Parts: sequence; C-alpha cells; structure tokens
Amino acid sequence: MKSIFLVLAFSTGFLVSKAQGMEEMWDKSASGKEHPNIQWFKDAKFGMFIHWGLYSKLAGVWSGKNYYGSGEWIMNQARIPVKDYQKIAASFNPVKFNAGEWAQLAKDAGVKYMVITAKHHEGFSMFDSKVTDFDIVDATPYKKDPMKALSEATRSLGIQFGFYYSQFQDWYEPNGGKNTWDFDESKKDYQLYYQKKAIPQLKELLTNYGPLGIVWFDTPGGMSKEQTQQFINELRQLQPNSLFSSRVGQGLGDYKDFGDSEVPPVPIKGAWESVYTHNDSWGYITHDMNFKSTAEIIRLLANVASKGGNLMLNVGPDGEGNIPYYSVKYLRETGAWLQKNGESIYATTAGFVPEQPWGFTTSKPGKLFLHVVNRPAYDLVLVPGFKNNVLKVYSLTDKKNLSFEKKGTDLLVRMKGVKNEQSPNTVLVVEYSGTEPAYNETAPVTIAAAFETNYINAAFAKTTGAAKIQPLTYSHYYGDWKHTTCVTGMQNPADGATFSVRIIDQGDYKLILEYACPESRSRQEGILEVNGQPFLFRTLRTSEFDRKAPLLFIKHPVAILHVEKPGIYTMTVKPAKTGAELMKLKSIIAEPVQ
Ligand code: JFZ
Repeated sequence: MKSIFLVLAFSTGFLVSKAQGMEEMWDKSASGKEHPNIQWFKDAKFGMFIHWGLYSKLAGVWSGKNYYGSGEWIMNQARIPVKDYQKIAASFNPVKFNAGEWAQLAKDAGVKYMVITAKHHEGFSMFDSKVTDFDIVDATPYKKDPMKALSEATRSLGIQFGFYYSQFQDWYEPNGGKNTWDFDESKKDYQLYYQKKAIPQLKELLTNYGPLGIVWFDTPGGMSKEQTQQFINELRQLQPNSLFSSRVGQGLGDYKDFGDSEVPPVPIKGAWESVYTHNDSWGYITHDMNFKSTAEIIRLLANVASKGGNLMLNVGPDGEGNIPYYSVKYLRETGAWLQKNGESIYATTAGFVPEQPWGFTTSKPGKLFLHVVNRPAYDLVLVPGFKNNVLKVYSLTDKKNLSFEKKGTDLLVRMKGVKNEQSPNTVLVVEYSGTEPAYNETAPVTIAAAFETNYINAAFAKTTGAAKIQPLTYSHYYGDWKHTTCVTGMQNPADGATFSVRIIDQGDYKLILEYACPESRSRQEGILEVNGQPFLFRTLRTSEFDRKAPLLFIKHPVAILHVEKPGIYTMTVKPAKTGAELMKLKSIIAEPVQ
C-alpha cells in the first residue's frame, strides 16, 4: 500500500498548484511504457546536468542588484525587457570553453550521461540554429557552436549526450510561454510558436548532433495530450532511440523526473531520475557558494540508487566557459570514490532492505551492497529481514572477508578492521544464494543504541482518520525547491500517525518530535503514545507553510522512553483534543541516552 500511495503522491502531488510562476507546470509522470532503449539509462545511475546560457554571464546580477535562487530565471525575476536582454549576446564570448576538458571532467566524475541546455526559458539558442538569429553563432562574438564540440567530445569518451530544451517557455518570443512583462498573454499563439521555433529547432538538434541519449524537455504547456503525442511522434522519427524526459508533459515521457532535490523514501518502480543543483542555482551565480560537499554527493548518489533511480547533478559554468572550482573539485573526488566503489552503484537496482540508521542498500543478482554512511558504534551492522542463505560478506574496496552471523532473519556483520579512511560511504558486499527477495514494505523502522540519532520518517507512518502522508514543496530563495514528506491533517484524537519501530537495544532513549507548526496553531496538546504509554506535550510555534519560504522545523524533545525489552514497539502521534491541525510531523527522532 505504502509504495502505491507514494507513486501516486509523487506523480500528481505538485500538479494541483495554482500558484503563478515557475512551479506550476511540472510533470513528473512517465507514460508507463518501457522505451526499448531504456536499459542504458537504468544502469547509468549518475549524470551531469549543465545549465549554460546568457544568464551565465549575468551571474545573478542585474542593474547592480544581486539575485538569489535560480540564476537562469534572472530575466523573469528582474523583469528584463527583451530589448535589453538580447544585448547581452553581443558580449557573450566564452573563450575559456573547452569541450575536451568538460567531457574529461564528466569522465573523471564517473557520470554516464550529460545533458546540457540547448535553449533555456530565456529563449537564447546555445547552438547554431537556422531558425533564429538569437543564437550563439549569429549573435555573439564567439561565433562557434559549442554544442557541436561538446557532443563529439562527450560521446568520444563513451558518455551519453543529451540536450535540455525548453519547449514551451520562451521569454524572447512574443508567442512563447510565460513572458508576461513584454507580451500580452491573451494574444499569444502557442501553436505558432511550436510550429515556427520549438519543433524546427528540436529537429535541428535531433539531426545535427549525432545520436542523443536524452532530450530533456521542461515545464510543458500550451498543448493537449493529443498534441503532445503528435509532437513526440514527429520528433521520434528522427531518433527513435532517444529518451524523452517526463517533462515533455501529459505523462508521455519515457522516464519519471523527480523535482529538484527530491529523493523518494522507498523504491520507485520504472526508470526515474532525481535532478539536483550543486549549489542553490542551476545557472551560474557568482555569489552562490553553497556547494554540496563530496561526502554529500556520494551519500545522495547512494540514497537515490537505493531507491532505484539516477542522480543527475547540475553544474553551472560561467559566461566565459569555466566550470566553478568547487564543482570541478568535488565532482573529481566523487569520481575517485566511484572508481573504487562503482560496482555498488552502476547497473544496480533498488536495495531490498529498507533504509537503516547506518545507510542504504543496492542490489545486483546474488549481491546486496550495504552503503554504510553512518558507521555504527562497536562496528556491528544489523541487516534485518535477510531470509536468504548468506555465502560471504566482504568490504568492497579491500575485499576483506568479514565475519557474520544469522539470528533468524537478522544478518549481523562485523565490520571491525575495515579501514574507512574517513570515507563518506564504506561499502560492504553480501553474497547470497536464492532469488532476490522483494522489498519489504511493512518492515519496522530500526532504532539502535549504536547510533547517536535514529530517524523515524513521516513517510513510514500508517495514518488513521483524516491524517495523511503529504509531500510538501517549498523554496528558500527562488526556484530552489526543497521537498519533504510530512504527516498532516491531524485534527482530532482519531487522526493519528502510527509507526512500527524495532528497538534493538535495551536502555533509555530521548524521543524528539520534528515538526512545523504556525503561531496560530501552536500551544495545542498532543500525545506521543508508545505501546499504549502516553507522553504529553504541547506544540511549539515554528512557521506557517508557504511555498516561497523555508518551512521551519523544530526538534522538540518530549520524553524519555525506557526500553526494558528490545523488540517491536508501536509509536503514535495524535492530538489530545479536537482542534486545528496539530503539526506537520516530519519525523520522530530517538536518541540513546548515554
Ligand atoms: C525547471 C526550470 O524552470 C529550471 O530553470 C531548471 O531548468 C530546472 C531543472 O527545471 O524548474 C523546475 C521544474 C520542475 C521542478 C522544479 C523546478 N519540480 O518538479 O520540482
């Protein structure tokens, strides 16, 4: 049930938004039909996204003012008129661009595919187009086609190459989507735009740049389902092998795209990808230095792979063609980790053992990879729900055999002696006989004293009454969407969130509720019940849920739980009385008391 819910929630959850602006046109569902050429994509696991255009030269600054968030949206954010924006082209001269170096970086990073913006919402073509003069060859002093060089260099290193193309939003064209500051929406003829620019340009891209692994469409609009199907059919003829991203629209893409910064809590069936920015913006911004560290990238990659998906991580080169220093550095370091541990990522499928406090699992026939991102005290790794016969267990990089024991369906691995040299993710391999078991959707969440913190995420709740599990999306700056899953709708004592947890060790645990709660709803009484034992608390104020602002969560310690007997416990959070929504519950955290 749980996974069915999540598939539905993630595929429709954001389409209901009526808000104006960039967030209204996402489409993350796929057609459900397997594309015959999907296997390379499923095996790839790691891709590089590149946002590069005139906005890269503005670098987040217009008229002396700094902009934050998605830098490629600066024309929209600053409401820059076309007549001013188009002038940027005259000084766009990326002389430092070196196709060979970019391709080599991709190779060193260990990515298996690259997708670059051929034309983003700004409407500027980064390739040689006969359809318009607003392109890099005709309108800039650079005069060359960097996409030609990059497609060749990338492919020559065995990396799949693809184009991002904004098929509906085009702020340069009177009939393109979403420029409301220069053009009157009501006078727009989207069909004319598709016929005169988007389709002819896509045909150029699908004809002149060799075989494309992916055409990454974005923010669909202005077409019915039938029109979208026709549009796809027309383009498909040129390259039947090329995969179309879900944002081609109307659920007709070849694989699902998860929104920026979104990893589902449980495995998702079918081909899918999560796209992430390296810092807070897709397009280059000089003052955005909030880069994800190498350890964060490696753990994210393992997390995404453990749910069966790909991570496509974005870099934003500047207007001269330099890839930011920290992107180069951290991507190379990620690649070095993949050199040694790639077997546990590439061509794997989702792990059949759910997330554990120590980390994630990925699968290959006869092998389960344990991604230990949080090394347990005493070096004892518990893998619950392991029914198959275990043949051997070893650490991946040094192939050191590890002692293990089976207690019922618990597999206990001793990782003592495994060097981790500060590795952000130490991979252990379990070789087993028999067929691969299915992912256990009803497995309890593990809590053990070997970890300073144990998270019980809202996504694993069973809800009663009006309570429901809800994905929430909000941003910090502009377009830097964050996603989180909460239990919402708890308004009276019958609306509860119940978790089945397995507490491994005897002892005392501090129980902490992590939630958001606006001023107006704070000071309401709630109950955290553990095996019938009630712990009372009163809600504390954090913030209102607002899509355009951070959602503030408090970690509110509410009780000490004494565990005499290890085993399965039932935890329930619910309102004590009928009232307004008690909270948006993100997790229960259990911390062993030393
Ligand atoms: C779109 C673009 O508007 C943005 O500039 C960038 O190119 C990004 C990769 O894609 O923005 C989106 C689209 C969908 C989601 C978030 C941002 N989403 O589904 O979460």
